[in-house]
Amino acid sequence: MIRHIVSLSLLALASGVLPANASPDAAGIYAKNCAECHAKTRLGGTGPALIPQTLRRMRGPNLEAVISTGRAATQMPGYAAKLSAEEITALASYINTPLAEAPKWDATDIEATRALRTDYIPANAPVFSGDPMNITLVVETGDHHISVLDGDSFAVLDRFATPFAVHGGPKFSPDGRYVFVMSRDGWVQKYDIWSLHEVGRVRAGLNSRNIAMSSDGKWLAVSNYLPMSLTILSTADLSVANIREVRGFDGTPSRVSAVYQAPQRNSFVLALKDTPEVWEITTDPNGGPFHDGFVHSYEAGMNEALVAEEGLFARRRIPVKEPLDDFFFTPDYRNLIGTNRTGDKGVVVNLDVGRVIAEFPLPGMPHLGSGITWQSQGRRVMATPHLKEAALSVIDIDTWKVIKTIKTDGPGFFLRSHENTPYVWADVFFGPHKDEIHIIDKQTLEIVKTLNPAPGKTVAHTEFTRDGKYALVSIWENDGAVIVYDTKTLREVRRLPMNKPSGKYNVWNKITFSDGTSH
Ligand code: DHE
Repeated sequence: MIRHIVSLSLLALASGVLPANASPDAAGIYAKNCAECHAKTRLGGTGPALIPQTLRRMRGPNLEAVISTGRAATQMPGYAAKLSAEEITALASYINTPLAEAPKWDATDIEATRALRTDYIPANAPVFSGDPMNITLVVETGDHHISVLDGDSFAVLDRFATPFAVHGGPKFSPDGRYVFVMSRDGWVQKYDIWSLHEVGRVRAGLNSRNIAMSSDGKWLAVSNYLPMSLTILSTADLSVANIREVRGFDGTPSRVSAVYQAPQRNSFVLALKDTPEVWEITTDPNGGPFHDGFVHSYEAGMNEALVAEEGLFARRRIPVKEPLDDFFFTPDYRNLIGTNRTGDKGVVVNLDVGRVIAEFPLPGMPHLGSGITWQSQGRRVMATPHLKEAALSVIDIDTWKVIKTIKTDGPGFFLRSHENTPYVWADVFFGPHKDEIHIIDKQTLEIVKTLNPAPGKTVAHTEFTRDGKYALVSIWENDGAVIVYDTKTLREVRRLPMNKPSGKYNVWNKITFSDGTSH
C-alpha cells in the first residue's frame, strides 16, 4: 500500500502535477527558473530585483500574470507552459516575501557594478544643430527608454535604453550637458546630451527613491530605502564619494523619503521616513560646521548630539515632530514644506533656524513633490495636488494659510507652469476623469478650460519648451503619445507617438529652476 502511494507521488512529480497536500518548492522553482536573470539573492541582475520593496511599487499587471505571460518589451518570458498554476502562485508569494536579512551594499559592492562605456567618446560640441538648452527628455516607461527631443522641431534626436523602471526626475548638470537618471532598483545612469551617448552606470542602492545634483555639479546624492542610506557619487565618473548610513538620534535605522538640492545653501536636504528628522548635508567644499542655525536646531534638548561635523558632506540634523513623507521648498530654499505620513497636514521647517515654524491643515495626501510656486495677485503662492482628494490646495507662503481649494474632477499627480504662461496645467490622474487635464488661471485661481485629448486614456504630466510657447503632455499608455499644445491658443499642434511616456524634462527649465517646475 505504502509502495503504491510513493509510486503515485513519484508519478505525479514526474508529470509536473503535485499531490493535493504537497506545496510547491518555491525557492527551488526560483533557483531553477529565475535566479539566472534576477540573481540568487533576488536583488536583480540583468532583470530587476524581485523583492517586495520593488514589486510593491510596480504598477500594471499583477505578479502571477507577469510570471505566466511575461512582460512585453522586456526579456521576461512567460512561464505558463512550464509551471503549474500552484507553482506560479507559490513563486509570486515567495518573491513577495521580504529577504530574511537586510542585504549589505557598501562602497565595494557599488564599485563592482560601476561600468563606464568604452565606446563613449565625448564630443567637443553638440552633435546636433538644435538648441542644446531646449532639449526635452521624455521618459518612456513602456519599454524603459528615454527619447531626446529637439524642443524647436520636436524631432527625436536619440532614443536610449534606461535601467528598468526609472522613477523621479532625471537631474541635469548645471551646464545642461549631462543628465543622470535613476531606477527604482538603484541604478544611476549618466548620459551625455551633446554626444547623444550613454557615459556609464552604477548601482548606488538596491531600492532607491530619487537623486539630487549638488549646486556645483560635482556630486549626485542617491536616497535609498534599501539599504537605509544616502549614497553620494562623483558626477565625473560615478565613483562613490561618500555613503551615510541613515539612523536617527536614538539609533533607529531609517529609509530616506527623498533628497533635494538647496542651491542657495550649497547643500542636500533629505527627510527621514522612519524617524522625525530632516538632514542637511553640505556640499560646500569648505565644509561645515553650518551657520548659526546649526546650533539652534539642538535647542530642543538634544545637546548630546551637538557634535559639529566639519568638512565636505558635514551633516546637520533638524528634529521635527513626525517623520516627513514628501516635501517641497520655497524658491529661496529657506523653508521646507513637508507632509506627515497620514497626509493630513503641512509642516514648514525653516532651514535657517532649524525648526518647525508653521503647521496648517492639508488633508487628502498632498503630493508635495509635485508642488510649484508662482506670483498670484502680488503674493507668492504654492500649490499642491492631492493623491486622495479631487482638489488642489493653494497656499500663501508668507502667511502659511490655504487661500483656495480648487475642486478638480479627480485626484491629480502632477502640476506644472512656466513664467511665460498665465496658466497652471494640472492632471486628473486617478478615477473616471483620468483623461482630463485642467488649465487654471494663475491669477484668478479658477479652472478656465479642461482638455480631453484622448478619451478613456490617462493623460498626465506637463512640461514646457524653454520659451514656454508649447506645453508637452503625456498620453500615459503603451500606445501613447506626447501631445504638443500651443500654450496661448491651447490647441494641439503635434502628436508624437511614444511608449507609455511619463515625465518630461526640459534642460533649460530644469537648470534655471523655472518658475512653475517642481524640483
Ligand atoms: Fe513618483 C517624482 C514619490 C509613485 C512617477 N515621486 C517623485 C518624487 C518623489 C516621488 C519623492 C520626486 C523625486 C524627484 O523627482 O527627485 N512616487 C512617489 C511616491 O511616494 C509614490 C506615491 C509611491 C511610490 O511608488 O514610490 C510615487 N510616481 C509614482 C508612480 O506610481 C508614478 C506615477 C509612475 C512611476 O514611474 O512609478 C510616479 N514620480 C513620478 C514621476 C516623477 C516622480 C514621473 C517626476 C516628476 C517631475 O516632473 O519631476
